[in-house]
Amino acid sequence: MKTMMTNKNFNPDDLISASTVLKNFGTWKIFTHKKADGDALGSSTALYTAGKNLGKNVTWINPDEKLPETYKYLSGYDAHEFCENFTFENLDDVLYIFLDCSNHERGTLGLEPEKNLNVLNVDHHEDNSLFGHVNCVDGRASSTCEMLYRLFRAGKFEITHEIAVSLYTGILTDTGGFSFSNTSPLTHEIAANLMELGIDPSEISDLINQNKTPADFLLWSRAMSRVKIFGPENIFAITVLKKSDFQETGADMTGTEGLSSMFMTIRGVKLISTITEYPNGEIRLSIRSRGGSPFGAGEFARPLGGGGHEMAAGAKLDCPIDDAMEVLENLIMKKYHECSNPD
Ligand SMILES: [Mn+2]
Repeated sequence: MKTMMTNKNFNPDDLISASTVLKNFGTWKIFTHKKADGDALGSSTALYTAGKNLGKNVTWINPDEKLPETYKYLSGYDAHEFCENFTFENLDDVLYIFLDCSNHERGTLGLEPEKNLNVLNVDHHEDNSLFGHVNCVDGRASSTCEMLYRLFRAGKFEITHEIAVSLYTGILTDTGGFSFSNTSPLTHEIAANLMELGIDPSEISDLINQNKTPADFLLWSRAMSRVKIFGPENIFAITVLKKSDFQETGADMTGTEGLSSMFMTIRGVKLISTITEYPNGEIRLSIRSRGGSPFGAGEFARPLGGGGHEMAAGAKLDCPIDDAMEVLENLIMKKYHECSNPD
């Protein structure tokens, strides 16, 4: 069963409400999710730069101490401040802005939505819990950067070259280079408009895609050597990376960026999952799916306590790392049988 990518709550007026609230506040505090990707970093740096240009007092708070170096070309990249647990206060002129977060617990912790603080939530995850006092969430948008572009246009904010680079980065990465099914005519239209603002697509593509460190490559080769392809017509693929793989190759946790998408290039594979053992022993799944999969990535992740959208999701696994491949294979096959025999 295919999950429809819709968000019944989205109304184009939400773009106006969001841009108005941004204009009305003098202090912006920007937050994004853990393990920031191109869209999280693109949207954070775009909004950070836009705020600076408007003379706002802007800070960007990040739950990870280290960001993927690939994106250091983004203007404002070095401005991020590390904080895992933030003290949110009800201050008149302070707007808390969450970008690319399907819920308020995806990144820096501490927000209590029931306290009714000034929170703007800009996102494109269909399972977004709409935790803000202003929500600007369209589950059909390719990326949070696409949402921000529309918001900037609605509010007549200037899109400088630097902001355009950030926005294009998020759109490019969240659509897998305009190849995922979340790519719409509007996505291409926005990309074209960003090109008119001076974006060089081949330059940005090279910065992102031709930027693997040798350590990352050794890490990827381990993941590739362990891949297991299974299921009806071999539509599923899984692999695992252990703590020791990071230690022995010298790669850090940011080295897995792009790995899951790479596994989607295996012919006939419709759903993949990478198991990663974190330094604290936590075992996390990164899941990707495409059209033709009997179930979406988000649909698989949610019963495991995870979240995400149809094509990309994450969840945790509670088992010894040495059993993780077998446990995951069984979970996927169980879900497959449930979908093919709904009774
Ligand atoms: Mn995103």
